[in-house]
Amino acid sequence: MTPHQRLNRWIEEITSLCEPDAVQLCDGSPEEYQQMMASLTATGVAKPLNPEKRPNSFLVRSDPADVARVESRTFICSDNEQDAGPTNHWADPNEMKAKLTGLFKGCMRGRTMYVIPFSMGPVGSPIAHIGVEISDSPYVVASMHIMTRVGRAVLEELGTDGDFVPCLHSVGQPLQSGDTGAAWPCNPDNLYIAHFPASREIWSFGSGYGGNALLGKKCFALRIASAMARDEGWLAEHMLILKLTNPDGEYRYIAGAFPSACGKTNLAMLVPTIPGWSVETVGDDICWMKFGDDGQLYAINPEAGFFGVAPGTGMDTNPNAMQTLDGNCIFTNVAETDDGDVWWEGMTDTAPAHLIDWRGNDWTPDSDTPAAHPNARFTVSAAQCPAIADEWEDLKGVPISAILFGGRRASVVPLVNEATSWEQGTFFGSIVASEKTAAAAGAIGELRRDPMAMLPFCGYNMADYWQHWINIGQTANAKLPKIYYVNWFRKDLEGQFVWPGFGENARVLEWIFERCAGRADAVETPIGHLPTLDALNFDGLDLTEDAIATLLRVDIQGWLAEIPLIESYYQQFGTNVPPALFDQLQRLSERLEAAAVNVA
Ligand code: GTP
Ligand code: SPV
Ligand code: MN
Repeated sequence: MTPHQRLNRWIEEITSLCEPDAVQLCDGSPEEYQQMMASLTATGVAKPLNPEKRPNSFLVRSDPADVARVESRTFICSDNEQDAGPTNHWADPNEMKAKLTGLFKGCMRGRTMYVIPFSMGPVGSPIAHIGVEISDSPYVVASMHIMTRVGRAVLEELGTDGDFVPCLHSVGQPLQSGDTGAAWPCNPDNLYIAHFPASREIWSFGSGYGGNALLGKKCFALRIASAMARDEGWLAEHMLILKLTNPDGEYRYIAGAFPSACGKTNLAMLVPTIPGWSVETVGDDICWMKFGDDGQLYAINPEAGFFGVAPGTGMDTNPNAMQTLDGNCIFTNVAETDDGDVWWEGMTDTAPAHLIDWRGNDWTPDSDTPAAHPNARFTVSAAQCPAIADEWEDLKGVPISAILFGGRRASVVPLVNEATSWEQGTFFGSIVASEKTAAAAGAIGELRRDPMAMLPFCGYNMADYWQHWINIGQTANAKLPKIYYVNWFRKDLEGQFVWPGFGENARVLEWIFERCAGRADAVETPIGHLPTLDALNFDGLDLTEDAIATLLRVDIQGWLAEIPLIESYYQQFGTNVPPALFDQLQRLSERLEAAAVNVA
């Protein structure tokens, strides 16, 4: 079937396990994409949009029980439970394989089994890696076409014995003969997203949505890749990558980790409000970084498309995303307009008078429920983005000058804070906390620690991952990026965001750029380096002095209250926590105590 013996054996093994009616080796061609969309349209799950409004684009409605990543059914199957750590669900690899083998037995009856060879990263890049997804979902095939590089070039790169990560996926709903099945097949009662970091395999059963099913994304590019990166001395991160150019034409690359639905896509495509500055996009969700010979960390975006949050995306917040969505898109769980286009909350200020909502029901502005699901998503090729950087597919990657960490914090955490060292930056990353969003199933708004925005995505013990970060910082001759802790989501007493965010975030990027160039001022505070009032450009912003003070306040009491919380958070990881982080915590606590005494 292919020139690759191990791949052929795996395909044969899975064919006899899953018993599909047919097997199709995917070539990534436009014809194949149209074949998938035609089949999804025929079964009623996809609907072509009005070609005059949105050419070659489709609306897909998923099953209401299958709308987001399901962290409670995501497993790290390492030999030892300790290696999964307290923040992951662990399962014994042999028991999980046995259970899943039972579920996968005959699960593709009546369906076609698609074999999807894909590259994470530009084919041939030394930072890229290859996977092969086997799936019974045409929606997955079409989405993988957009989100990854699929097809012959990948098989050629793989040759006869190249390495690949086997990614097995089924929606878990075999068909009886003559039955056409559910429009959006899934099996939420038997959901498993299982990772085997030692053998670098993924088995996913029962969901057809997003990160549960497009296995190149979170499963491979983060959970499996983080374990590969630990073993091989590189970093696999939940980060956007942007190129920032100043009015003199100097440019720098910045990566940023924010939890799901906390602003990565928006920052990556930002349109600066400050004159002369520009931002171009390299990636919006995942970043793989390896050291170059010059000691710098070089980053690639392993993805080829955006699987972005639709609600909140509009011409006023993210015009680049809106223009990216002009055509050739898949929209999942958004609302449908009467003229055959799409709509979601935040696309326009006023909602259309009538819509069909994401569940297929009539909707008017008086309805009690949102028209689009809060985790409705667009799938679109990155190449279509008007702000895409020319070098986004450079095989060698782009050198990273600064790394941002952030989350949704209504209080305590200031707008921006520069770490004084890599170790302090790692400490900041480890204590990031954020209010939960709709990107994952479960309660929204609750504050939880989400270290480096990797809580749901780290393929091994989180504390060992922190140690890996510390180790990276000790690499000989490394020219390390500076690290920043940012927070766009500070709220005032009325519960309103204090910082306007979006394009105005360029002001913070400007300060970071100038710090990297050794030109901007900062004040040393107990929590790190904050911009002086003069160093941060507030020109033309409608912010009161009070608001600015809130954004840049070093909240000594607030931080002191965090110390015991961080301590008990660390304690659940036991002796795996790097001593360097306890040391950072201790020193932070001492500096805060001293400051509290001075203030008193
Ligand atoms: P994932 O794709 O789930 O990883 O999300 P993401 O991190 O890419 O988040 P995205 O950029 O899609 O933003 C998610 C939500 O946050 C959207 O509703 C945005 O409108 C909102 N948002 C993004 N940036 C800002 C900001 O600077 N300020 C405020 N207040 N909201 C923002
Ligand atoms: C996220 O949740 O961080 C996403 C969406 O980017 S998903 O691909 O479903 O993981
Ligand atoms: Mn994401």
